[in-house]
Amino acid sequence: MGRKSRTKGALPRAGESLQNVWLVQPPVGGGPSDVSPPLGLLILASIVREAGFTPHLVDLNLKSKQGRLDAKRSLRNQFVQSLPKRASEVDLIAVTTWSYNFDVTMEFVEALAKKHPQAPIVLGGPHATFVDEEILRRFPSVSYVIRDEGDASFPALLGALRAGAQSAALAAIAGLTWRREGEVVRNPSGGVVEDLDALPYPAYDLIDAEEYVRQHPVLVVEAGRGCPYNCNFCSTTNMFSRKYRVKTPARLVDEVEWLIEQTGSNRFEFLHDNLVASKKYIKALCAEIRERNIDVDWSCTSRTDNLTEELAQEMFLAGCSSIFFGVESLSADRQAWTGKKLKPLKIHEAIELTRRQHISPNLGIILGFPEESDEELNLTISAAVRWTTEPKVQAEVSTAMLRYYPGADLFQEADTLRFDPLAARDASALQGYVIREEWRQETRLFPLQAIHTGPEETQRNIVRRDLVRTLLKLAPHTFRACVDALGEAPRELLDAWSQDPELLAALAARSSRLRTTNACVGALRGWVEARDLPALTELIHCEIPFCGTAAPMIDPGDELEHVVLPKRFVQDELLAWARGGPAPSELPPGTSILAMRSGPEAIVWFTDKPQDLIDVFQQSYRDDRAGTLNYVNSLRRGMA
Ligand code: B12
Ligand code: SF4
Repeated sequence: MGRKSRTKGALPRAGESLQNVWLVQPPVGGGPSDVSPPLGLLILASIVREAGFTPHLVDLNLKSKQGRLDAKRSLRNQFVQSLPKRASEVDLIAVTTWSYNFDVTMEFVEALAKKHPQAPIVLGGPHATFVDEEILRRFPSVSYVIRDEGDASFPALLGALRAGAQSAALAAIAGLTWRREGEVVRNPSGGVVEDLDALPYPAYDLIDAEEYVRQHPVLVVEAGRGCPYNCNFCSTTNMFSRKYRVKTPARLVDEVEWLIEQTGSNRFEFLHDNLVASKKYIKALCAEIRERNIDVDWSCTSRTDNLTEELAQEMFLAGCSSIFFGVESLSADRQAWTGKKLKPLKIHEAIELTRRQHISPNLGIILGFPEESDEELNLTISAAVRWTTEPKVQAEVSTAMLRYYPGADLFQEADTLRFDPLAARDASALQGYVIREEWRQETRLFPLQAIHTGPEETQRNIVRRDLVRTLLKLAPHTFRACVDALGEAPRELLDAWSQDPELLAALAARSSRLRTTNACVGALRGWVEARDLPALTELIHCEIPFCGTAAPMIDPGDELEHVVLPKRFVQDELLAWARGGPAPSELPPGTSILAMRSGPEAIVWFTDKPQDLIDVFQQSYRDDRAGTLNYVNSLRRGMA
């Protein structure tokens, strides 16, 4: 087929030569570790290979996390160069879509549609599934949308295209949205994959697993799909249905063993939005892992009201090292509003029992609920600060803003979304990328570049989110001292820190994550210095050794550094004070603080022989870099 531009009704048709199928994962934003093998595409790759096609995978997310995608240079060129130049090698382009990055995704699609007009472009995934008709009406560059799970419909589409794209064949494909004589047609949805055991293993041979492990040391394996609950901010139940489906333990563990063999890595996230919803299944899975006696370290997701102590114990014994709980809010009213309906008391219990069973609790909270009162916000933030610092919990807390995703019940209010430059930059999957002018008002298509709150509220929520996210990671004990020892209300603290001019400038520029991080730390430091409290100053220096003397952060990396500072207080007493206990007493002279850093992390000891400790660590670092870094990071959390 010759080169010509796409217009409505003049779509590329691959025909019987259709062979090379390019599966593309666009960048998803977030931090350097927000990357994992794109599992949905790897499963589709295996399926299309079995159907007689040749799959290829392009992971632009990995590329961007490796710093090999730069929004300041021509994105169009970089996207085009990620696929072969020759038309004969590109027969079809299949792109996964998320809402966050749909603007960057469409930049890719528009660039490739121009470069390879002969190749149909197919979109699927959790964004296109719910705005399929809008996409086809707005973008002639997109040929087809496959809604819901693509495991059966995608190979069916490829088969139909190879056979000449007859209307009757296309009309028979469940979940396909397409154009018939220029009109957008939405075929009825098909069912979900009932027997997940029947899915092939993901095509890990198409990726370099080591590169992923280097970037983030945990690989993913799909345990199942579908969640029986239906929270109003989550699209999972509309995408994968409310039917809890899992691979049988034998099939899942076979796949895990196969992956260990293929990749050499034994750290996995068992992907399922709510794996612990079935206790019976978890017990059977743990029994299978223990029976086979395999050395595997895994994590999964649970609701706090699904986990029991007995179950957590079994999970620990079977190698479970961390569980993610979407806690969202500590207010019973917000829980009711979201439809999640977790009971605050149970949340505390589940988190504590998880740690008691030697499993790390990983928690998610949401900021920016409509009509959330100050007390409700204070409850959630105080709890997050305590969970992060309390020795019997030591949780990792991640903080997100409430957003309206297509497919979530909240999206029924999509007409309240308005384009907002700050929200758009906040969602941007590539630093420095700005959504095209002509797409800004298309708020259903680009809902994460818009928002339901007015500009002031949006700015306030973003700054609060940045502060909570950064300070829980870098200075949680200092944060806690402000709340407990000094008795300040979290909301008032956040609002006071939010006034910091450098933080506002960083928000306006949104130039780099590092600058925002530094500005958040700077805002806390300014506040601490104004208090002129020696114990508080000491605490912030324990957590961020360079605070106030040099740029408080270095780029995330793996360098191990040290700094020796004069010290004043006994660490245990200092931390007890942070939690609202009596004021700390001073140490005898001559003792030093030794702070070790690995990337942005820092840990601190009190010692009168700092050089000895430095020597031990330098040696350990030379012998086992990764082990030492892990150890340093775990010690930092265990400062208490
Ligand atoms: C792993 C994961 C991640 C990983 C990265 C994954 C990667 N590819 O590198 C990380 C940790 C980086 C991540 C981050 C985030 N994630 Co996430 N993540 C997931 C998760 C748990 C699993 C994805 C997966 O592999 N699923 C299993 C496979 C089998 O499903 P699938 O990929 O959807 O593919 C199937 C179908 O969608 C379809 N399909 C998919 N693509 C295509 C393409 C074509 C052409 C076709 C035909 C079919 C098709 O067929 C596949 C097989 O059936 C999903 C939840 C989920 N259950 O899917 C959320 C999910 C994708 N994440 C989500 C979100 C919101 C986020 C964050 C924004 C969270 C946050 N608040 O910070 C961040 C984004 C980064 C940032 N901060 O900006 C949302 C996206 C919603 C949306 N509409 O965009 C999801 C759906 C969770 C949810 N229900 O809310 N995430
Ligand atoms: S938030 Fe969790 S529990 Fe609620 S519907 Fe989504 S996956 Fe299920």
